Amino acid sequence: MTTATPLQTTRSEEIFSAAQKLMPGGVSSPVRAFKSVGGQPLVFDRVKGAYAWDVDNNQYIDYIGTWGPAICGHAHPEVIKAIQLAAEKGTSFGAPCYHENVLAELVIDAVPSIEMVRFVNSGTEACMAVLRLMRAYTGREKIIKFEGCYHGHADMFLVKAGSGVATLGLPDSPGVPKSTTANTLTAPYNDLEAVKALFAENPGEICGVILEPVVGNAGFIQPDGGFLAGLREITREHDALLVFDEVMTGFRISYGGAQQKFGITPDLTTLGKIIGGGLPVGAYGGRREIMEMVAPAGPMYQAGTLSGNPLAMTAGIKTLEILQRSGTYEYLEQITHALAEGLVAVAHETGHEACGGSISAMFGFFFNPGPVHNYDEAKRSDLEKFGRFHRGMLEQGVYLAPSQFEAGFTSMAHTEEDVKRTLDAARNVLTQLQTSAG
Ligand code: KE4
Repeated sequence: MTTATPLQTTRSEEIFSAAQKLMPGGVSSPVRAFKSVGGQPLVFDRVKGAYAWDVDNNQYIDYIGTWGPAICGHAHPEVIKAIQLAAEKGTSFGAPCYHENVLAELVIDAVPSIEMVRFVNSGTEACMAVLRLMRAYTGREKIIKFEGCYHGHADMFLVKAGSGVATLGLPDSPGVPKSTTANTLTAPYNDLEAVKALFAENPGEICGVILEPVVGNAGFIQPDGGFLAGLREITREHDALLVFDEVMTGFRISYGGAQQKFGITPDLTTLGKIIGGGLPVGAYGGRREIMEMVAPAGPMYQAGTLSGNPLAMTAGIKTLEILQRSGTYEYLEQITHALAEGLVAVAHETGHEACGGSISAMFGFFFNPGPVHNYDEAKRSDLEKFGRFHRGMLEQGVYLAPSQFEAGFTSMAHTEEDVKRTLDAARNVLTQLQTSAG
């Protein structure tokens, strides 16, 4: 067992200290602030492949991958080259461009539910727009979401939300009018009976159900067998829409997303992250008859200055082209399974309660005897231990999501050697945690 030398993070501390005077919490997104794991966040200088370097030149094996987009590996040379060439023709047109057609065709060809698609600039925007479309198409206002699922920071979704909301332990957010969330109904994930009850209690009022088909924002939680099919049946029975928020799972769980992996086709889908190849892109799409309600084809309004800009479209196109290459998802499945199973095994070997798993290039683990089927069970994990584990892994050169309520992400750039180094680091840290616990 090698004890790591404490990280030298002088420059990170200087920059972050100044950042806290300039930006709330010193960050542009709350989960980056390391609030739930303690210690100072690291300020990144550069990323490449499976690795990140902070401004003190410490190198890390990166299992966040900018929260999902970097599935081909950070700064993939073909993506960078494509962006460079596109940039010479301008960064944004504010007019139609051919790249939108190309990325739209790639998305439509890949995702079973999508016959027509609209590009926006983030997953939040995609989820906001898809909710408006659900309501416009059905004429109903109530929506069902699941505890611990996160669909971006729009008001109507900030009810028992996951990700940073869960990480910071926020009951819900101030500034969200009760009138806005009055129409947001919630149920425990994997609980079909609870969903049936909500439909029975709100006959004819529910426009649809939105969920993460594999949860990544309450930690990694997989759908129980029959859950997704059950939701498909219940929504059909009540003439309500089924919406898969695949911002995180899209092109990660498989090239066609969780809906292709599990063989359940929703009515609408949201996307983000990977389809932008690291530049800001979101999208929503689905059945043509529904999508043709979106302005200017139809009356439902949604717009965006930078939507469909040629640079972001180019990064997305090249990323999806790379993902289409043979062997991609077999490799991602194999490397991620080895990592997730290894982490749980090492935790057990060193005397810690833990459970976890993976699907394709998405994984997670809990300091929890498990199994974890929903957010309430996830919250029973040892959050304090997770924080100490996270810090210890940083000192061993491994960069994990700074929250028990996040998933981890691998890429085509992660190697078996990276996984071995990660498991060795975990063994060192978990042994130390056990020793220090006495
Ligand atoms: P963005 O607005 O952050 O692009 O997407 C919102 C969103 C919507 N739906 C799902 C399933 C998501 O996972 C997300 C965003 N994911 C978080 C990570 N858990 C983004 C990281 C952050 O908030 O900084």
